[in-house]
Amino acid sequence: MRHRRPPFPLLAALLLLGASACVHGTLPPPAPHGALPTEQHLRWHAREFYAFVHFNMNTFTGVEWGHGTEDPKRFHPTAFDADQWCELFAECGLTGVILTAKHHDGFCLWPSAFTEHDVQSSDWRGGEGDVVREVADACARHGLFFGVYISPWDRNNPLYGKDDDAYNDYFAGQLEELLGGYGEIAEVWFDGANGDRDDPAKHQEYDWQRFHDVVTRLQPDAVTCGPPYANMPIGVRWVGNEQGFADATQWSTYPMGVPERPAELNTGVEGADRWFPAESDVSIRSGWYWHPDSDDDVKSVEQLLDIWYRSVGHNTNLLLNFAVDRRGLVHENEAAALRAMTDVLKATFAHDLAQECTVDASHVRGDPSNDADRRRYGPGNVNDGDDGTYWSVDDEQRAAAVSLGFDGPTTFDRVVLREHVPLGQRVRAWNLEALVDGEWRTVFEGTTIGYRRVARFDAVTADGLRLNITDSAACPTISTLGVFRSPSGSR
Ligand code: FUL
Repeated sequence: MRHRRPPFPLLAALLLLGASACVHGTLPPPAPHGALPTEQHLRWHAREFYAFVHFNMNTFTGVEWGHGTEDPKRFHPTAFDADQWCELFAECGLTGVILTAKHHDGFCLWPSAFTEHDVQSSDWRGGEGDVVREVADACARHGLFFGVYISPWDRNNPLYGKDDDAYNDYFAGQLEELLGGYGEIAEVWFDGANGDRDDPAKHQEYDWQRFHDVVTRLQPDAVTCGPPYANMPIGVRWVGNEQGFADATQWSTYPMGVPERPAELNTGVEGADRWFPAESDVSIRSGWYWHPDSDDDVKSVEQLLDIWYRSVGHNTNLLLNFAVDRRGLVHENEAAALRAMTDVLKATFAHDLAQECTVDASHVRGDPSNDADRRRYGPGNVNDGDDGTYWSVDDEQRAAAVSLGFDGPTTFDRVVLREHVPLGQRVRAWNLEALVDGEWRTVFEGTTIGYRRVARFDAVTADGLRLNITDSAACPTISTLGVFRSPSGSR
């Protein structure tokens, strides 16, 4: 039998909606708090851990900062293979590659119409080669995002510091070549370094607004990494050191238009007027570039894991550098260290013990006895494997607790927390308690959470785990409480 349609389907639907809102109405979501991430930022946060590749003229001259006077013919990789890099990175779970397309010496890894200080003037691939193209294509083949590092400081170009406008034209032109010719570029890394900063004869005024406009016109989904005074609203910030460590108190907000202050870069600034989260960069070996004597200087698994926990685990992304060698390959020692590190991470985070737990909360936003409120804001959202849902409480509530119950004594030593950052970063203080032999014992104390906070502590065997939020700038919104156990012996 066919059902008869109601005569005015739209009206009927509206009436029904109105009725259910009265009977089952839920409180609206918490109002956004403070500066918020853009869509570009949210995609960037999810990239978590990716590769930096320093490979350029310095690889062949053996220095960290070239002078721009190098003969282009010195660039001569003997076995260049971007698939070797990308296959390794993809296998290890890295999400992308940011390549030094132009470093301070001004040598361009792509054939640039604006200079002869580039790959065209080398003998590599008979002067027909394009490293940027080969890496971009390899990234696409291996499902990795592609980003470019481009140094505004250029020691080769004679206009630099002599004619501000003409150099800015030159730089904007090169940026257009890179961002317009190689498909999607997810991140543009503007290095703020300038060894000639104190030399008035070499002072260049950059046109940051113009560079920003080139990025948003040609790559509207990209983020930029650059100094805070560049004022780019789609920006992420350098973490203030080159060791890959971010402070455990980690705000993703930071004021516009201020100078670069390393201490604040390392922590962010609570309540500041823009979303400007930190990216932690560090090299897997002693230098950024390959040097003949540094193959044994590769970081240990313990060091690399510590860096991961103090960067990714502290609400920043990790940009781990590989010093591709004169062959044009990731060196065997770097590859082995990366594999060893990521094997431990994969083993640690393969299984979220929270997903089999019962869950309860001290408070729930709205009316906890109302099914709709419980579904929308209830504690079940912290262990449902969906980062889009969250547990929250009433607006005036600044402290609250959510607890997990295990099916029996369970051993764990890592906890992953996430706030629902599309509504802003809020939490200022929290702790974790484990239920051991019927007693709650504190196992960890923290400050901020943000997009992702990973707590590591000595293994504990417990029947339950409780997250106490003890201070928050606005009612907390927690999307994830994950519980994990690392392979024995790893820190
Ligand atoms: C710095 C540069 O001077 C280094 O050579 C390297 O590229 C590093 C990532 O950024 O500012």
